[in-house]
Amino acid sequence: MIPTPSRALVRKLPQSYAVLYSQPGHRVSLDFANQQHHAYVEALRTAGLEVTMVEADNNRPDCVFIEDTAVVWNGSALITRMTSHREGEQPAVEAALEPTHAITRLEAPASLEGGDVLHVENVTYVGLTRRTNETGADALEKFLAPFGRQVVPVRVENCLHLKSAATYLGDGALVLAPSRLGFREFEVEETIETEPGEEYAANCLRIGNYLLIPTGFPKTESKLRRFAENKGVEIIPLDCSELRKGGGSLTCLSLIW
Ligand code: CIR
Repeated sequence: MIPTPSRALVRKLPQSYAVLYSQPGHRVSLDFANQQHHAYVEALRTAGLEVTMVEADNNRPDCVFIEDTAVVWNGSALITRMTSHREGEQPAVEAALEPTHAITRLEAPASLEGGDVLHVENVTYVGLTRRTNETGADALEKFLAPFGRQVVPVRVENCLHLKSAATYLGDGALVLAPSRLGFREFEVEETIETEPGEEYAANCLRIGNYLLIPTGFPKTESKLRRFAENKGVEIIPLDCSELRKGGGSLTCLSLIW
């Protein structure tokens, strides 16, 4: 079972984020990104979480995507080893987790990013991607073994992380982007598929009785709303446009426990 979370760690956006991801005709507005981030934090609070904010690091443009830096479970935290341009984001996160978590650090040659870690009831699926290798998956298995969790590796080729292709909606349901993932053997009762062109909507975040979903994907949103109505879950739609420009989505913006 996945325990209902009560706390979240998020990280502010540095100015360098907008500089890195702005291109001609594709500008990232830092103000707008901050507004979207603020709305996200408010949604976490609405869902009942106590939110702690880590300061931004202007030398680490992607630091807002805090999910990738650690895996947290039941009072323990595994600090990850990420792709080279993300390395260095971890120490500030580790310091913020340290008061409440027993810290383990992933060791070379293992690599693992939190975006590849998908908890579904008693099973944790781990994406084998350009960011997460088999040694990283083995280390995750060892980290979660004391909690009785089974770890199942999943090969992911068409997107950045496993959770760019599938996330758990709770109540036995998964949302999945078929064009991004060949693997279908998830132990779930129901799979909701994103509609063609709406693959980004495969990244949703369930917290207690709330489901955070990205706006702009109307056909998939209808399916998610049907699911939510059936389960008595409240949908919180969030505009993620500026965070998407940096390759991020809803789950990447927090560590939750
Ligand atoms: C990266 O390349 O690492 C960032 N630009 C995007 C990370 C997104 N993280 C996530 O989906 N968990």
